[in-house]
This record gives sequence, structure tokens and C-alpha cells, in this order.
Amino acid sequence: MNKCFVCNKKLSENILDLGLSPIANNLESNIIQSQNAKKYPLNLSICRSNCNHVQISEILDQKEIFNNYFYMPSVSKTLTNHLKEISNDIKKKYKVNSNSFIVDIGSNDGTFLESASNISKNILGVDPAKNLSDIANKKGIKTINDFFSKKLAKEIKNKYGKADFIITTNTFAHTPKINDFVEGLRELISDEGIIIIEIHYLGSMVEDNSFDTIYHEHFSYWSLNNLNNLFTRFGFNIFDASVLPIHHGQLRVYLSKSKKFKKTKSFIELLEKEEEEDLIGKKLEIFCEKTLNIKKNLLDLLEKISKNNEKVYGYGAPAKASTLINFIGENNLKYIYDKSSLKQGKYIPGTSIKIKNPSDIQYDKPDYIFLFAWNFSKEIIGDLKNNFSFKGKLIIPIPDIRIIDLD
Ligand code: JHZ
Ligand code: ZN
Repeated sequence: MNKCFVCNKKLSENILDLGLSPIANNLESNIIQSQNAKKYPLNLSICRSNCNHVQISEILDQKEIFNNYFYMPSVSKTLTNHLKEISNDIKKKYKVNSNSFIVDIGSNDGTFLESASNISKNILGVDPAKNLSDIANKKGIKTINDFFSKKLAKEIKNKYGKADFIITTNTFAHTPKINDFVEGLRELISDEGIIIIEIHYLGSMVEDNSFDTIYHEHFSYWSLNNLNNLFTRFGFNIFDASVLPIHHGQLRVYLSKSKKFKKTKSFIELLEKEEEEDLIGKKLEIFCEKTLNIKKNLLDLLEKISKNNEKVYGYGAPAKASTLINFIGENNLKYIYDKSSLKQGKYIPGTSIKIKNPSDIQYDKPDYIFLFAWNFSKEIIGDLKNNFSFKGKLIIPIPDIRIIDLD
């Protein structure tokens, strides 16, 4: 029986079984290798007996997942702007000067730090993906190619001093070594320093039925109450929280060792809302039931399209597409379009679905496009109409199945 990443107690029964899934972002260039990709059980579980932590029950080796990573936020304008806004937010709210030490954990290709370089010259990235840290270092963004840990935090502190700001977007849920990560944050942050954490939010996942955001690299699924309990236990003052409309609902929290920051109204209100709604209880249970209904409805829809001899191709090869396709099956999907040059020419893990450049849409002329990157629907619908001359129908699977005629 698997253990809770936070308190090490035995996990309760799985609450959602998504079948077998390969590592969502491990895209292969060879179709046979892709079809034969190793698949692992994908189950959501909860630590009912003790701390209520929500996590996947199968732990894969982090190195296998992250050493070579194909996800780059810079592909999306929405996301690049969002990361830029974080630098503006820091500048607006706190005292920053050109020497303030800003560390980004999970810095990817350096997109956030590029914007942070406008507010300070003293910046450092940490990322386990060799391919991405190479890109960042080539751009002149100093990046350590490693997993963040207490040990690495000590090394950074000894070499560069304590950090004034630590930013970590979509990384904290990506580690099973939660306690070591938090100890690393304690080690590295200065006494009055600010840590900003952004993670995909359990409340939004449950609200939006976005079961496709469950995959092996998302080890944990955080509610604010669970984060609050964790950081308070480590002596942090977690004082602000907001849910942002980026990705699939992103929770941003602010914390510090210093008690001088007062807990904000939005922080207290969100804690209370989760309790009132019974997020970790009834709401989570309903989400699990709904997921099985969505699967059935999507299968019915794809079968109808296939019976009418209509073509349906996908748009967006996010990690979410791997979960969704491996959960419902390949059906009649042959291609998926994606703007990322790192993904084009490769296959969705575990399948024979090839990823293509979206510029092919005008020649392929599919009748339907199944939108896997539904979180960017606004940006993508604009592109489909204006740049790729798509005149068919768009299927948006989440939060509820919607079909939009773009003609
Ligand atoms: P996107 C990633 O999830 C992985 P994913 C990670 N584990 C995480 O936590 C979340 O982000 C937050 C493409 N695209 O961002 C680019 C176009 O082709 O939803 C991407 O391949 N055209 C770190 O993988 C994909 O869609 C476009 O116009 O689910 C979107 O992936 C746009 C906007 C995107 O992340
Ligand atoms: Zn626990």
C-alpha cells in the first residue's frame, strides 16, 4: 500500500481510477516506441486517516519524468504575459532593487526570469530538465540544472546568499519529496523574504471536471487548507491566496518566515469556502463520479462522428491530452496539431497519434477539431479562425462538452 507524501501514513483506497497511462510528457519520435511506451496505473488517492493530502498513488522516478522535458510556457502568449505580470506584481508590492536576489524554482526555459531581469540583475534559475536549462543558459539566464532540495538550497545559499524572493510556478505539486522541498525553501529564503507559489488548484479541478490534469508528474493536488497546514507546520506565515484564471485554475499563495505580513481577506475567505463546500469530502466524490460520465459522453460523440465518416483531429498536445486519450482510447483521432516545435513530429505517448504543425489545418481540412488545450480556448479559437482558416466545428471537452461551429 502506498504512503502519503506529507505524513507518511498509509493512503486510503483509490478514489479515482484512470486506468493505465504512460508518462504524459515523454513524447517519442518513433511510432513503435510510442505505441509500446510503458504504462503505469494512474489513480487519485487521499490520506483520509490523517492529513487529507490528495495525491496520485503511483510514484514514478522524477528523473524519468523531468530530465528531458518538452513543455515550454513561452509557446503561449497568454502564459508569457502571465509570467511577466508576476514581476510587475513583485515590483508593485515589495521593495525590490537591482541586487534583490530572485530565484525561480522550476525555471523551465527562463521565461519568467527574463521578465524578472527587468527588476533585478541578481537572478537564478533551477530546473531539472537538461534541454531546458541549456536553452535558458544560452539566453544568458543563469540556471542550475538540478532538482530543488534542502541540499541544493544550502549550496545556493553558501554561494550566492539568501534569496529575497523565491518564485515557483507549477513545480511544487511536481515533487513527491514535499518535506525536503519545504525545508529547502526555509533554508534559502531570507528572514523577510517572500515566496510565491503557483500550483494547479484542487478546487478548480473539481469545479471544472478537469480530470485530465491528473497525470504522474502532478504528484499532489493541493487545497488551500492543506497548504496552510503544511507551511504552518514548518513555521511559515502563509498570508495571501488567490485563484487565477490561468491554465486550469491556478492557486497563487504568498508566504514568508516573517510574521509582519497580515493574513489577507481573500486568504481567509478561500480557507472558509473550501470548508463550507466540503472540498476534500463530498465535492471531490462528485468529481470522481462526473469523470466517468464525461468519458461515456465523449465516446458517444466520437462514435457518432466516425459513423458519419467525418474527420476529427486534435488541437494541442498538452500533458492533459495524454491522460484524456489514454483514458478514453485513441478512437478515430489521427493527428494532433501543436505550435510547439519541440512536440511536432512526435507522438502522443502510448498512441500512434502524430503531432503536426497547425499550419497543416488548412490542407487537412478536418470536420471537427478536438481541443485538448481547452485552457487556452480563447487564444486558440482566434488562431484557428484568423491564421489557419479553419471552418469546421470545435469540440471543447472540459468543463462540459461543448461544440462550437467556427464557420
Ligand atoms: P498547457 C503543463 O501542462 C505541464 P500542459 C505542467 N506539468 C503543468 O503543471 C501545467 O502545464 C500547468 C500548445 N498550444 O500549457 C502548447 C498550441 O499549440 O495547457 C502546448 O503544447 N497553440 C508543467 O501540458 C499545449 O498547447 C496555442 O495557441 O497541460 C498547451 O499546454 C497555445 C496557446 C498552446 O500545459
Ligand atoms: Zn497524510
